[in-house]
Amino acid sequence: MATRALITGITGQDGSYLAEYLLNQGYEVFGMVRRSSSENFGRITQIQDQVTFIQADLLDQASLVQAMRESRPDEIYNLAAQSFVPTSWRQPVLTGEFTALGVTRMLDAMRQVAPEARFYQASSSEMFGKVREVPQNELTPFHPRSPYAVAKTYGHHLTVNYRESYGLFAVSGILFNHESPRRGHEFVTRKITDGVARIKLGMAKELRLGNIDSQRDWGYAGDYVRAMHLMLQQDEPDDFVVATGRTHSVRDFLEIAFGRVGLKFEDYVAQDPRFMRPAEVDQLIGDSTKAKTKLGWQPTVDFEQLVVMMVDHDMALLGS
Ligand code: NDP
Ligand code: GDR
Repeated sequence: MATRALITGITGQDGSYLAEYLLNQGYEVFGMVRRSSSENFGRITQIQDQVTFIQADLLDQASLVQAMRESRPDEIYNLAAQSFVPTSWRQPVLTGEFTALGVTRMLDAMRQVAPEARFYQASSSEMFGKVREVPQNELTPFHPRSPYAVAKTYGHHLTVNYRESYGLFAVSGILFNHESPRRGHEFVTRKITDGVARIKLGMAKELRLGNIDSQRDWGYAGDYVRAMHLMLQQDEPDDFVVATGRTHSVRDFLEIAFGRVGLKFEDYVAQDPRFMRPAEVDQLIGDSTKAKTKLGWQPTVDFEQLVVMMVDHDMALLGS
């Protein structure tokens, strides 16, 4: 019988790649979706017919219990969240409800309905925030710098706590930034590659950004969902950092992205205070030695390949 996976956040960037990956591995995939007045399946149209959708919401405990009853999952991937850092200052309470308490609701539903299942929590490098050491590994203390990061830190600790309290197979993947042509348009990488394509194609004249000196350890989402799956195949539940081990500034990203279409970013990029954050995370760089040695995980796409992949995608998308 096929292994059954329940994915929350299946309509998001990571959910779409993970669903494709698990279907290719022969899984039966159940996707949790929340009700909306217009369908939001843009990233999963290609696999829509192979997934069983269940309507539920992280805010509604009864719906989560019912989703687990219906899917009877062997593996649960909790990817749903309010995931955009700036929105977390505008909607701190809602972010806490989705991104922090949503984890409690999921874990408690699992404890009641599917205690034998394996649970993956989407933790984040944002928990390291104002970093205490460089590079960051599984033992680095947290110093979150946004309501989003604080909420993720709660979800992280709760996952560990449910593992220790109830013996659940519950793990956290501390994933550093990962991007793709399916990245939401408000995140800086996609905003840049979409902007580059618009400028090159004569549809825009400039690109307005916030702090272009911040540095991130950027990888490819398609690589990172493999690590999520591997974490649930281990004998013992454990937490892992997943990162490339290299850091680049937003400025580096701009240089390669504009360079790809023969332009210089200095001629088009303007700084706009609207995109500056009340508290910034200046530099992140992850040490994923543990994932490499214990999971046998390696990234396959480097920074330059990632930027080029995203620019070429947006040029084709907007140019067609
Ligand atoms: P996205 O923002 O692309 O996707 C978020 C998903 O969560 C969407 O499917 C969204 O559904 C769903 N969702 C939001 N609120 C609710 C709710 N109340 N009930 C049910 N579903 C909800 O995120 P990513 O795919 O980029 O990230 C996946 C997870 O990994 C997130 O938890 C994120 O915080 C975390 N993460 C991401 C990293 C990255 O670099 N991408 C790095 C580290 C962690 P809808 O389509 O209806 O809006
Ligand atoms: P991040 O991603 O906050 O790291 O969270 P984002 O792409 O939003 O920002 C990265 C860096 O770029 C700077 N920046 C801008 N960011 C945005 N969005 N828009 C701009 O115009 C802009 N100009 C400069 C930011 O200040 C920041 O330093 C992502 C999300 O996917 C989280 O859910 C996830 O947990 C972390 O990555 C790891």
